[in-house]
Amino acid sequence: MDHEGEAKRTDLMTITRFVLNEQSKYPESRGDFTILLNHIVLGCKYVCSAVNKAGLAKLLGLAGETNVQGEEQKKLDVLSNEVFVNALISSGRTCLLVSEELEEAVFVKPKQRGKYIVVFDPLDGSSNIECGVSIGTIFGIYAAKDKDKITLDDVLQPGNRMLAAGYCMYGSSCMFVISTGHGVNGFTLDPSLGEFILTHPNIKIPKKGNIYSVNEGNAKNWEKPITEYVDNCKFPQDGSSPKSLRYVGSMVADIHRTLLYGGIFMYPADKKSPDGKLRLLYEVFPMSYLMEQAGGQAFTGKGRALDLVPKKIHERSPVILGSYDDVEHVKAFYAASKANGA
Ligand code: FDP
Repeated sequence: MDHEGEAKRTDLMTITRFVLNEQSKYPESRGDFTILLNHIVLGCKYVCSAVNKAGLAKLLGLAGETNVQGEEQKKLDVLSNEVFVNALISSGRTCLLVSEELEEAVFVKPKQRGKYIVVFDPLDGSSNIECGVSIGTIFGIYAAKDKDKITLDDVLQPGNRMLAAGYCMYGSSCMFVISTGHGVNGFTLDPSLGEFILTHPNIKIPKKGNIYSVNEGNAKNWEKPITEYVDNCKFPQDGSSPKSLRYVGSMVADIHRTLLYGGIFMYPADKKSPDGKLRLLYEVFPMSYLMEQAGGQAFTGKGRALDLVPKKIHERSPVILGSYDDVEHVKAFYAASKANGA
């Protein structure tokens, strides 16, 4: 009998247990982060259940509103946003929230305030809802300098100041991936227990991958280094095998695959969208943070993504992220282009 395997099945590392273990390494910690995380996890379980029942509950379809970016808002987006705003405020551990779905940041009432600032996209990849493709929630957490004197500047901080970041993917299984600055860990929801169980400890992205992921429909407007890099993926100059193309068009799904299998994901700047498409605070920063924590890199075309300082809460940024060597390769095309005065 496989006693070791049996012990693992009966001694489950739930996400709460994992975070409590981490917390015990910091004697000064009062458990605030654990409480906050429990509320985020609850929000994810709620949204997971809503996504699974979407067809049944007739939640699909437009809610008749448009969001900040002028996109049609789906019912599930509205619901997910409400779920997370309520869960975060009721945790009593947050003072400022920025959601993709809300034009303005939410300043938590003084009586309910805690020290954390949370930026999040409650349901990313929403154009995929109706065809059942994986979608997800993305979040990043900062600490406020002084929760009683909170201003918008407190959230306009570079991504390298994040304390934690993660995502929950609502796919064939529901997966919660998080980093608190000490590596990346992945948890899978066991629906029978209603608990996220550690299934992917210490995720490390392969140093080099054989997949590239980009919306090639934008190729007409790409910058030269991206055109050259993608050409090289298909017709490698060094005689190696061409890379495979995979693009779901749902950031959480594309990043999850990149973390586990390696390779590169890009939403670069182009002539039509010089700032790319993805949102800095709640898409680019959290995913870049996870990528670096897993041993990969995140680059904007100009520098390290996590060093950008946002000026607006819904700002966009180009991003190229993934396996260390693959991002180095893209950087080389940018450097050569710069050297040639392009
Ligand atoms: P969506 O528009 O479906 O919400 O930023 C949102 C996002 O999806 C990302 O999840 C995804 O990576 C990207 O946009 C896809 O954009 P394109 O359709 O332009 O490729």
